[in-house]
Amino acid sequence: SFTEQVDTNIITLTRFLTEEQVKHKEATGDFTLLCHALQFAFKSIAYYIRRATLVNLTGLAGSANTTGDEQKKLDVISNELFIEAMRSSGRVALLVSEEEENVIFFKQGPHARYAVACDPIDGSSNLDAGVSVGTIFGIHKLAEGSRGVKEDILKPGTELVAAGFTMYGASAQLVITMKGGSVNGFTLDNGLGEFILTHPNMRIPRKRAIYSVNEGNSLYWEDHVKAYFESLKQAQPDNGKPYSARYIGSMVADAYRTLLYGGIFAYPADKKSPKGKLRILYECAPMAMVFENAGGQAVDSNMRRMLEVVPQDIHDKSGIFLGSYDEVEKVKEFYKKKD
Ligand code: AHM
Ligand code: MG
Repeated sequence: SFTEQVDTNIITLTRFLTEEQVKHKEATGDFTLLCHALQFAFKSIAYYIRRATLVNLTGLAGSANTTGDEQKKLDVISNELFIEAMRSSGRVALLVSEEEENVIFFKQGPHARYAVACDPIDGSSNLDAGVSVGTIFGIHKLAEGSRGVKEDILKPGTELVAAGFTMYGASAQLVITMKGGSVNGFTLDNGLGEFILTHPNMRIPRKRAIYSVNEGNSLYWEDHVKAYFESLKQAQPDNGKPYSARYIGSMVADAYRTLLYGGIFAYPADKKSPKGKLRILYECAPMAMVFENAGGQAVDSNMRRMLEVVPQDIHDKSGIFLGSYDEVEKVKEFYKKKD
């Protein structure tokens, strides 16, 4: 019958957050409200990305359309949507965005106990071609007694209370994890306008012969980095086959695939970018938290645990290797050989 075909016991993100809040007796509901604001930002960004070509949102900001109106590029709109969502939640004291040079401090309310870091649209070079992009976020709690200062966000990933990302692909996929918790994946149902729990307790496969790196940078790589990736292209001892290469050029999309299928994603530091390309606060640390909580690993170019790296500045960069547990172990082996 019809009622048998329809799943009526759906776990929406809203329900999930409410149930999480009940589990934590000390919870005030502030974090839950912050997550509701986050989810609204993701839905809005997903909506504008879907409509981008139709409403002239592709291309550069600052260009004028035929009527002379200023057009806003998607990453400008997404940044503004994100900032407004965080501000209006009343739960956020300060925000770091890839698109903003300085920390944004919001007018203080008594419930603003969180500091948020975000990359509103990561992988924006892919936007106009309709390739997947994403939003990455990390949430810190203000230090006891703090009214919200820069130091509340210049913290290592080990102190994140929650982190995750939303990928805007064929559908919008939200992946979120909380301190010491599991990783859960939600799919935006456009009809319902709700994120539905479709990937509970995500675990990354222990190993997988897929590597994801911008190989065009190999000219600048250190010898041990070259040697490592070269080794993946050789016949492997277990099956005589080389690894497959997959590189989208959107960290969120490359990381999401790696999370689901296993493998390794890397953006190593190199001679051209000695500090790497990806940013610690809103790219490397949140992803590292997701991967560790899913059973994988994430390290920087010195093989330090990514989550323990402390940024000196809000836009600091780092080299990164993240993925399946065994694949990251393999990288570490190559670095040992280097000395
Ligand atoms: P962005 O924040 O300016 O979009 O840059 C970050 C992106 C990542 O999504 C992606 O992993 C990387 O840059 C790709 O860089 P490259 O084009 O050098 O391979
Ligand atoms: Mg980015």
